[in-house]
Amino acid sequence: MSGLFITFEGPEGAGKSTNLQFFAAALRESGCDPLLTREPGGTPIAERIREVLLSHYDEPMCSDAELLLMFAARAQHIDRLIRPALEQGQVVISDRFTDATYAYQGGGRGVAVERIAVLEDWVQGDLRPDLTLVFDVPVEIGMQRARARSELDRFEVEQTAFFEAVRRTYLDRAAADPERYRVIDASGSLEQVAAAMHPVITQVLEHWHA
Ligand code: Z5A
Repeated sequence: MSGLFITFEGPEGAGKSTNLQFFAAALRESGCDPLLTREPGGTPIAERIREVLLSHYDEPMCSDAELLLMFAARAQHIDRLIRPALEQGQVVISDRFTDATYAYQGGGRGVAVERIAVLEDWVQGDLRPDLTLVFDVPVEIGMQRARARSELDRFEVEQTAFFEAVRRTYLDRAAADPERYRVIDASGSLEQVAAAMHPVITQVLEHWHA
């Protein structure tokens, strides 16, 4: 594959979606037009699976069903959107990808990492993000932002301990592979977060123009 696969990650309310738009605008100003997408979702079928995943039910969703639905959506997303775009040499930026599965289903729900890794290899083959930005924010700040924004989905109603585990998983994964991950302090103002992304934007553009 000749494109570049970038993912945006972080606990809820970290500002991924807001900063993804800013990041993409900065790339466009320099002539690089990235394909923006998200998980779960990104294609019509995967977006239907997203609705199933985020809705509230009287019946609790078991963690295996949640995990498999995440990867069902991902399989469709990769097959229909991500792989074809990368093969055409595009820069693809996804708002969440498999790191979110390790963080939420692994860290949050307690699903064994080995089980996630099996699905990752099966569904993705050798596809891994080239670059992952982890927007890090203390749980309380993230929860306040998310709660001020809109109605809470099935994940956002979880308790503080769940989100602490999610945050810790992201930071542990980033520490284990500094080549791929860039941790961005997302606790400051939007201007401060944008400034923290600048070196990464420069790096992506250098790669793009090379
Ligand atoms: N999930 C999973 O469990 N497993 C998986 O494998 C995958 C996903 C792929 C849907 O994700 C859920 O799916 C997600 C994890 C789970 N659930 N949770 N929690 P999503 O990405 O579609 O939705 P989200 O993760 O809930 O979005 P978010 O985290 O709440 O938002 P965000 O993208 O990080 O932040 P935002 O929308 O850009 O900003 C939130 C608000 O804060 C907004 O009003 C901003 O204006 C404000 N904001 C942002 N940054 C700042 C700063 N710096 N200062 C002040 N205010 C700010």
